[in-house]
Amino acid sequence: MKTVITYGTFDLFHVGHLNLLRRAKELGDYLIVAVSSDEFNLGKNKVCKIKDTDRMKIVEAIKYVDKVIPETSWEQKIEDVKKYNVDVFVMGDDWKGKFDFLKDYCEVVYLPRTEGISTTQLKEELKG
Ligand code: C2G
Repeated sequence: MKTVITYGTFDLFHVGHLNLLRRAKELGDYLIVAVSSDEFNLGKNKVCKIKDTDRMKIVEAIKYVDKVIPETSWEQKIEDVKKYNVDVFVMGDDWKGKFDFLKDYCEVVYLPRTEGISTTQLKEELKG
C-alpha cells in the first residue's frame, strides 16, 4: 500500500482544495489529510470561518480521503511520516521547498495550485 499525506486548513472548502486532494490520492492508494486545529491556526494569526471539527468532518467526507488527523504543530510532520509509514508527502506549490527536509523520510511532491480560487479571495468576495 502506497500512503500519501498532505496538510492544510481547508477553510471554506473549495475546488482548489478538492483538486489538490484528488491529485494527492492519484499518487498512491491511501490518503491521510492533516487538518489544522483552530489553536494551531491562532499561532499563525489565522482565524477560520469554519471551526476545526467541522473542517475535519468536511474533509473526511471527500471520497479521495482515507484518514483525517489533526494538525496541531509545525513539528509533527516527521513524526506523522514515520508513524503512518508515509511514502509521499504532498503540498501545493505555494509551499515549494518549505518541506524539503522531509526528503530524508519520504518522497516530497509540490503540486501546482488551482488558479483563480482561494479562501482569502472567497472571504473578500463575501464581504461584498
Ligand atoms: N491549494 C491549491 N489551490 C488553491 C488553494 C489551495 O492547490 N487554489 C492547496 C494548498 O497549496 C494546500 C492545500 O490546498 O496544499 C490546502 O490549502 P490551505 O487550506 O490554504 O492550506 P494552508 O493554510 O496552506 O496550510 O502545515 C501546512 C499548513 O497546514 C498548510
